[in-house]
Amino acid sequence: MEQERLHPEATGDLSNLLYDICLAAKIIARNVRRAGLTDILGGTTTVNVSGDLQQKLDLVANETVRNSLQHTGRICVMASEEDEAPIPVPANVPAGKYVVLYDPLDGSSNIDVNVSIGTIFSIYRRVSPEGTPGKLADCLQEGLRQVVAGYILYGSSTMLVYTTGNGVHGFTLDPTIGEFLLSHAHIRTPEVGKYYSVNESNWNKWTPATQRVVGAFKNGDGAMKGKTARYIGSLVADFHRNLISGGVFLYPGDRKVPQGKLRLLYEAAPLAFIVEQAGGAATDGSRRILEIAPQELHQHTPLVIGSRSDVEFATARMAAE
Ligand code: AHM
Ligand code: MG
Repeated sequence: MEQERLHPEATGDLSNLLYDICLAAKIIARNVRRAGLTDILGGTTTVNVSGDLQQKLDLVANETVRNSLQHTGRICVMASEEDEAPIPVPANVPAGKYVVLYDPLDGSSNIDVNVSIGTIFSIYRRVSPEGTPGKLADCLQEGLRQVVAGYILYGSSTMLVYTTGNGVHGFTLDPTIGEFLLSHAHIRTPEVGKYYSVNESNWNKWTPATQRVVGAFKNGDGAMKGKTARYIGSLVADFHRNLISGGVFLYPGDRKVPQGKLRLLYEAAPLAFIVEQAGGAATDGSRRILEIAPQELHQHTPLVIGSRSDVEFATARMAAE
């Protein structure tokens, strides 16, 4: 509402789109909270386009987001990490002016073991003519063109964190009234982090440059003190901890998979918009994540994200290679 007041010409579509996403988040949170009690735990036998085994709750979350958005008339097309192609709006629904990209349930290997997971979303204005069906080109925009990016963390509490380009704000779900309440206004991330977060079991697959960067975070290097390791294996949870407490998260490419595991449009770009708005930085080792022009919907990218001085350190060391 505060953002809307700054733009008297606004139609309210964007605020309503955020409400639609909040509704999906509450439904997913309800399912996550009851996951051990209902028959929705465990894997399916299907794999998504990146080859990951899909979890039942992945599919439930995917449908929940889609169903919450597709009939609203506010969007022209969507894309999900779990669906191969862009998702059109139903034929009987007018095409709106926004595009939503989302990872419905990130960190899904952690669902069955009661560890924090999250939903990530990203909103763009369409580039195709209004009134026509949305297209792939509407989804393939560089991160700098995002109008909103956010995530919902299903942790010890459920939190929504988002930016519209005017700082980062966090809201905590009060389950007794079913509403997200502003709990973390104007989040700023520390300039230097105390944590480094990376799956170090991949060490032997990394390039020497990546090994040196991670080694420096672990052991210290010149003026930079060594950091403590924290790695959950749920991007939203790892990112959120580092955002609040300061830290750097890395998912580098390796010799076999140079583009790494994470996806540019559903994971890297939205978190990059958030971290920059909180004073941090995000690169793929050489390029600012927000300036990468996507070529494909499910494009992967290496990711170094978090406290500004740590990300700059990693980028400089990788460039020196
Ligand atoms: P997902 O979208 O299939 O859940 O995969 C992404 C997850 C991230 O949450 C996390 O950062 C990463 O995969 C962990 O990967 P790894 O198990 O290789 O460390
Ligand atoms: Mg994911």
